[in-house]
Amino acid sequence: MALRVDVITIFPDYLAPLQLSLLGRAQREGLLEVHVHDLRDWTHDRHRTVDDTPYGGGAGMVMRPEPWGEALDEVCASLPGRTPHVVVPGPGGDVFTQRTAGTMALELDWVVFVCGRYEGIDERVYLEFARRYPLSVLSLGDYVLNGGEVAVLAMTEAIARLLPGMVGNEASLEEESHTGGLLEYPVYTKPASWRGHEVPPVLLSGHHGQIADWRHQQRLERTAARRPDLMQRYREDEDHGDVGRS
Ligand code: 6GU
Repeated sequence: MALRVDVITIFPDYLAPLQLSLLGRAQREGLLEVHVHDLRDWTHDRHRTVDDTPYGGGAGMVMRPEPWGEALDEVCASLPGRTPHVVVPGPGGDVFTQRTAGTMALELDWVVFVCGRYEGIDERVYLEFARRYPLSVLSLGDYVLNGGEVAVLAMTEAIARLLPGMVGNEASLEEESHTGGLLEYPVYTKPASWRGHEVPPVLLSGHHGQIADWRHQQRLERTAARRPDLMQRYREDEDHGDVGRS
């Protein structure tokens, strides 16, 4: 069954890149089905209002609960017999990692993304829909975006490329960054010498065992230098699903 993704947003055009490249191909091949909805379609006033001032005062505007309630009622009931996982992207959520992407690709068949803007969505929307559906708040990392749309692009791409039947290159998925808990080794192609920079000779040697060892060493050095947090976890995990070595 194709992964179904619904996105509810006040900026449907922001999600146009979901039709491009790998994600576009996944949809044409029937592995992925994306439906983008304009939240304002569930407003009833002339100005299609989705926000209002916060109770208790303070800066900015808050998204009103009624349009979200009606939108989620309708979208989440649109596939009879199926239950969506509701995902609200936000900087206050659990961090979305490669593991999250893999679990979602493997276990979910329907994700409804809720894109907040302004200072956020009225808290009662979370309470109402967490009572009715599995619901996660997920963050890309420790920085603030203006809304959930860019996060939906990132998460959907990360999930979709892990769908069974995707990419067409299982080996490159296996070996890449954040599999096995280490960063990628550096890669080179022709020419062997470029502007005085040489390709490491071992890669030209034809010794596959030495090449694998060199690449593994590069991964260890890079991870230690750039991501001590990953390195520590790698060292603690004795059963690191170590790739790049036989
Ligand atoms: Cl998921 N949303 C927003 N608005 N900001 C973020 C984020 C998500 N992840 C990091 N910053």
